[in-house]
Amino acid sequence: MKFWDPKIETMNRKEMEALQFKRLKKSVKTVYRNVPFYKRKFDDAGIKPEDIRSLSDVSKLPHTLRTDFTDNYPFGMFAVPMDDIIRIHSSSGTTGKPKVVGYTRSDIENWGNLLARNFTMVGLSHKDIFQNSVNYGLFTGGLGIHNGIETLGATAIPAGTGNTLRQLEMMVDFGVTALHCTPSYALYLAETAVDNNLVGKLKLKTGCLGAEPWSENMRKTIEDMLEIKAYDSYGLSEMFGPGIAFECPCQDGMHIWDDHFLVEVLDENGDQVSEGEKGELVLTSLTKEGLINIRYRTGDITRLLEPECECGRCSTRVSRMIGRADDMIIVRGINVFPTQVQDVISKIPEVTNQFQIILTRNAKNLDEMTVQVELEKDAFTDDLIKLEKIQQRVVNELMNVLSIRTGVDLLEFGSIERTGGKAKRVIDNRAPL
Ligand code: ADP
Ligand code: K
Ligand code: ZN
Repeated sequence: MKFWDPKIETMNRKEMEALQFKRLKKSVKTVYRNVPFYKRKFDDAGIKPEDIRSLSDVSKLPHTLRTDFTDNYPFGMFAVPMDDIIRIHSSSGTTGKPKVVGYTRSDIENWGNLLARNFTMVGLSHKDIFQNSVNYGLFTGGLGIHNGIETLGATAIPAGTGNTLRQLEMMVDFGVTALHCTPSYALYLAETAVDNNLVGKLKLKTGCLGAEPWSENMRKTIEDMLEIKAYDSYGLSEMFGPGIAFECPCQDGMHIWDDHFLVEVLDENGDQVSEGEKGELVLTSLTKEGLINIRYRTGDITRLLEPECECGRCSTRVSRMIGRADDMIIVRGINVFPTQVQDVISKIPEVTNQFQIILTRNAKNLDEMTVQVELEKDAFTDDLIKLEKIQQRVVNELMNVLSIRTGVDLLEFGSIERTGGKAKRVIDNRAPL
């Protein structure tokens, strides 16, 4: 089967835009009625749902930001009563509180179908044995992708992360044909497979890789080492999770499904860019119920591509993500904001507010993050046990907030350069993937 949903996937522009307009009006009406945050925002902008008279009127609506989630923590952005929410996921916000997202039963079904559509697009079917090697927790990549695999009817293996040799043995023993994980973990799996002479024993043919930026070179390396095809999968929790934009067999840009999302790619002035130009991806959800996003600024920079694709599908298409509009960094697929580190250390009296984040890649090609902090003058001591205690406290509190283990270097007071302008908080020494 080539298409999961042939009618939608090949629908002509005019019909699709009519469908989008109908759904846009409904979403706008619903948030205005059900979400005080949106009502306030629309009122401030002097706009009423009735003012949306055509699809292009979307540009009259105010944007929604990441910080709106943290400001309305935990459930303030939800558009239905909690009774109708059947699942919660969350992901790191800018400071302190995480972003919390909620799904109705229909959201979970739509998300599953969206993923099944993407998986079908890259040639997968109910015959595949599909290993999901990402963290199954509050992150959307675990249960989210799992639901997509089951919707497709393939066999889901919820492998999680870690124990790489064991994962490879399982792939050999179970005859795994498809894999979902981060590109950097795929590279590590590939290296471990090569080192252990397992590549010839694998039945793997398809990798769906995402949650962090990667490159064409990285794709080539992974494809050559594992003898597979690897496809870029983009997503964000606010819009369901993974599977929002997905590569097709042409491996030349990602499809974003217009029946679920209204896509804008905006330049610095907030105007839609022309084809081939880059800008920030801004998404409005058209089918979501639990959490409706109006003109959500993803912070991800991409290029708008022409909608016609050789694979025969009609949809908005964008290039792979080429950067971020803000200072978010991604460490092992997990989003980290320097402001989160700032927040943590500002609450620890023995260290100053100065810090620097050093990113490197270890021998396994996995990201390592070290936070350099400074001891306050009066906290200086040559008592190593005391110093170790302070260091451990910074490690633990960072772990609590960021959900990743970081190294911590305690430096002498004054070691971190004070600049007049914007401090350089992140030093990224990771070789490009
Ligand atoms: P997840 O944990 O599922 O990746 P998050 O909401 O935590 O979801 O992270 C979303 C962010 O991750 C995106 O805004 C983007 O910056 C980054 N991201 C996800 N997939 C990709 C991808 N394929 N390429 C580049 N960046 C990606
Ligand atoms: K991510
Ligand atoms: Zn295509």
